[in-house]
Amino acid sequence: MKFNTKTIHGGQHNIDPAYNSVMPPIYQTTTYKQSTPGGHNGFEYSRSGNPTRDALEKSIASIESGHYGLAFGSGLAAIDAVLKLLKPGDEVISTNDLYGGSYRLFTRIFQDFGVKFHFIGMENADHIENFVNENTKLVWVETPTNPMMNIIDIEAVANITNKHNILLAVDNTFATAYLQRPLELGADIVMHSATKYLGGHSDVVMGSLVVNDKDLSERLYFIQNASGAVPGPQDCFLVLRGIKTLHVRMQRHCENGKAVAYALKIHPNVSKVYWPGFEDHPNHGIAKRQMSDFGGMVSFTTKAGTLVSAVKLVEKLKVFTLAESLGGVESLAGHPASMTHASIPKKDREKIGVVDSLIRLSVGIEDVEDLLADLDQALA
Ligand code: P1T
Repeated sequence: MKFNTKTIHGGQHNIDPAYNSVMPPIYQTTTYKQSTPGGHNGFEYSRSGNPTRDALEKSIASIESGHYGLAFGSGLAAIDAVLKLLKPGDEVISTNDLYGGSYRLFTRIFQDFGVKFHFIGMENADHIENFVNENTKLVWVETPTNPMMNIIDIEAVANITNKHNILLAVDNTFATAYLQRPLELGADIVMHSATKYLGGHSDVVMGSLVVNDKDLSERLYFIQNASGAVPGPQDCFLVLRGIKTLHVRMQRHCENGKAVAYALKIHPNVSKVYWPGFEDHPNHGIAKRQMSDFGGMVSFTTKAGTLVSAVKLVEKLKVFTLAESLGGVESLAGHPASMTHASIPKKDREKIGVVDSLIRLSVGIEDVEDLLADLDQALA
């Protein structure tokens, strides 16, 4: 099955043996009748499993070219489950530019449980080798990174993690399986904030993991059930519906993202635009190789270069909405330093480019002329 067909049909067989409904029913139930203790049809309690969630998990696994999918109550709950594979004394090597909430989970929760983190630039994958020792158990990669749009060579990182028998997890939230499939490039775990492009309509908070290895899937399933951060069936239905249009939405996100990136690049009031589709983006070659297009996320700094100029600009936008999050059909603008990345200490975030004048756009699927006009009037 090819990708666009998978978004609609992947993993979706025998979803309603009772009435043959085309969409899976929303099984709004906590529990399932047993004929005798242990005598059930595959589901016994909805934390452990629910048919609507099962349909979604199979869909997500299918589009990511993986065998096993797991859904969680949020993207962070999915990351939390991966980190729970570790023990005190274990070490993690992570990209230094990543979602502020992931950084907060690593440094404010798991560090206190004795897990050690190294936050490093991975644009040159070989750099990772300098931090590997016998305690290294996980490499955590975000690509494109949030919000600086750096690109990490997943295949090159996978060659290193395979050599040292370290798990490689890739947060695929910005790209989605439409643009890149980390498992095909050698990653062990692909993670999503399904809140974003997979759901696609800014109406659900959810996370997911997909893996190929059976033993790893069983360990993660154990954590999913034992810790219990599972999504409800209604939300699973909504994300499953979202995935069915992922490919057409992503196409438009990419087209509009490109138009916005090029318009900003020549605007006199903009100093720098971060978008991996530019030929002069430092990792453009890798992006071209591992992604099928460049996505709808664009970050930029104002020429004025001040906090005041950035704040004024985002306040003036009318079609773009000033809000946290990304990946919905509507265009959003964010100010990472005070919003999504406020939990990263100022000196650390400025080192990686998250300065006070940085603005991040999630370019939606509206008519692009309206988006360009909106940016123009705000920049003026
Ligand atoms: O919000 P949640 O569903 O828990 O997902 C967390 C998360 C994980 N990974 C990446 C790359 C993310 O961007 C996010 C959430 N990000 C935002 C809310 C944001 O505006 O960047």
